[in-house]
Amino acid sequence: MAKKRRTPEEASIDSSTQEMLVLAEGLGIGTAFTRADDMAACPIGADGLCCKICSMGPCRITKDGQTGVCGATVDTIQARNLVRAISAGAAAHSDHGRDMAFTLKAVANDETEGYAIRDIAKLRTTAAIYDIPIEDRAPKEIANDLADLYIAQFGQQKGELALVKRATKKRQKLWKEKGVTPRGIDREVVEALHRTHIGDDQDAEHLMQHAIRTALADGWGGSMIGTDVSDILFGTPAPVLGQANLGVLREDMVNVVVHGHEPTLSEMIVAASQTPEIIEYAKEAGAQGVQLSGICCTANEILMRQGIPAAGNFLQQELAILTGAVEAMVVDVQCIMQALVGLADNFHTDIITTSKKVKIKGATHIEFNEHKALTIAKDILRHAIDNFKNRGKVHIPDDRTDLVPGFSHEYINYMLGGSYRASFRPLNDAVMSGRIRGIAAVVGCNNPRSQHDQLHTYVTKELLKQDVLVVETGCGSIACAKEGLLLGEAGLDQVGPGLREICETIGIPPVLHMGSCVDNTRILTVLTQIAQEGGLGEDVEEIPAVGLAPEWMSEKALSIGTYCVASGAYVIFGGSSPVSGKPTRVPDSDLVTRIISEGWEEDYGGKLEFIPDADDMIQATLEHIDKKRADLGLPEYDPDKYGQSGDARMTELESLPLAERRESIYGVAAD
Ligand code: NFS
Repeated sequence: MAKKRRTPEEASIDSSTQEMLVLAEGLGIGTAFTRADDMAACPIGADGLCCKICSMGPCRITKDGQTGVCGATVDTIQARNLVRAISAGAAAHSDHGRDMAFTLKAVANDETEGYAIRDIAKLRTTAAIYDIPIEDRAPKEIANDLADLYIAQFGQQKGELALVKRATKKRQKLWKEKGVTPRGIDREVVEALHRTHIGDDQDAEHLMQHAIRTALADGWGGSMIGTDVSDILFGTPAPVLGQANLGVLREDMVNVVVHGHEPTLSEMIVAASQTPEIIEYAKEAGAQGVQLSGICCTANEILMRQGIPAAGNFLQQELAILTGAVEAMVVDVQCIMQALVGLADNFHTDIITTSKKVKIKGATHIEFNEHKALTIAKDILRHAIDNFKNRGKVHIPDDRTDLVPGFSHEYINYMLGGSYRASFRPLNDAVMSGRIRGIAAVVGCNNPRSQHDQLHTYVTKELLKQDVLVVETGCGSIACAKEGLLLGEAGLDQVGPGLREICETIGIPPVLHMGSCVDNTRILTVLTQIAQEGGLGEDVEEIPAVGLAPEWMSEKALSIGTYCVASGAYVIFGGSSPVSGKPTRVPDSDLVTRIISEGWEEDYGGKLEFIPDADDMIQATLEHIDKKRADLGLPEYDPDKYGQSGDARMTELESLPLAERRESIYGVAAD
């Protein structure tokens, strides 16, 4: 019997998504939502109890005490599966970082077309961290040295990754003591694959220790390189005005949707779309011009730098095509559903793959290469424009919301004190006083197994009411953008009184969009700088902060969660745990769960937990924040203490007799 399908309202909280799901149903076209309904997840695999590592199996551990054919225990099998997933995530992020480093090298040597070093200040500050000489040197000379240093991190065999020196001293020492400081990015990923081969590492604790090392090679390696180089080449983000949701597609324009992760191509497409020759070419085809928009993290990259609108997050990639208004969906790497090609066959949309690493059967392949970047970007756009005449019936939901993205750690530092005294001091003070109860990073994917966008937005809204400042990246940030939470106005009417004072004073939204998933390293930097600023402990683990990935689905998310834990953060994932084991079936299968929670907390001060229920997630977050506040000796969070900022407070004070006024201000009675 076919499984029951969810209604559009059950599948997503986003009205434009609901509208497109109704349309899809009418057309008899399936999407990830219906496929998830039709496909029951394998419960054995979901719990990490299936081993497919060699061909003596696959072995499925369903009974207490059972082992694989080789004798591998449930703990070994779960740990191996998790290590492999984390290393695949680390590999994906890091290979993106590698490509960025090679692009920087090529730009430094004048081998590219269309690129420039846009942020010389960031180039200089970044190079200086590694003692690369910067005085009296041309930007390209510095960039060449930085690119060499970054490229070398991938193949480095011994010693420590250069980037770990950006962590707190205490953290660096801890990693060294625990033997988890990454040696080289590729080395850790390869070793993870080696150790999880049949007949290798078979001690769950030892395996998970290497998961930490591999994930650190991502967070304090490949991903951090990706963020640094993107900023240097395309500019460090600062707030801009953008829009999000499917309504950014335009009926009167050629719609090109860029989807994937690397900004190298999408930035060139942005540049090419604004050239007179392309605008003219589009007009000749009968369109007003080219409307560029993004999906997934490519969207975040160009949204936060150029204000290019986001058509949606992960689960909206198919829906963009269903509008019938997309001439080309240009994809590079990661999070691209194979279903796009079959879906596009129902419309005129062309799916264009561009990466050397990614082809999808049935898609048009126009390979990108940075040496002819602008030429290729223009070719892709002409290809899309030529397709405009084939457009049939169009259905674009009238749904788009403004947002202000672009809160890089550099900008957060600047916004708190201006160029005169940029500093994290005001943020630390706000947390210490209790105006801000704590900080939450709500990040990560969509997953059709849960109601689209619901967990992201619900958790975020509830935490804001509790005076928790929220930072976001990835598809979660697009979810909240669509709900209007990334606007200054949300800081006035959707937040607790203390946080409202902060948002009002600085003029920021209560949810700060910090970029793509690779940019989760910006969160590591912010937390490190908060620790270094003083008053909130010496290291990340002491800060009242929590990371959440409520709708996660990718291996990259597991790598991010693990490097955040290794950096000292409490990380909560929604959905189901890939190492849960069901106690009724395999009662002793919670060792890996204990290692990544209690075990890692003891060793690294951070822990990874899987909490499916949204209210439980919120409660765990607030409890953790309050515990960290108490450990630091900070005043207990009091929702009634703040909230009457500025003139209203002054007027009220002036109406009081002097003694009461004094008591109200200083909290002590008059003598
Ligand atoms: Ni992150 Fe970006 Fe989205 Fe998840 Fe995929 S796009 S790198 S993995 S789905 S947040």
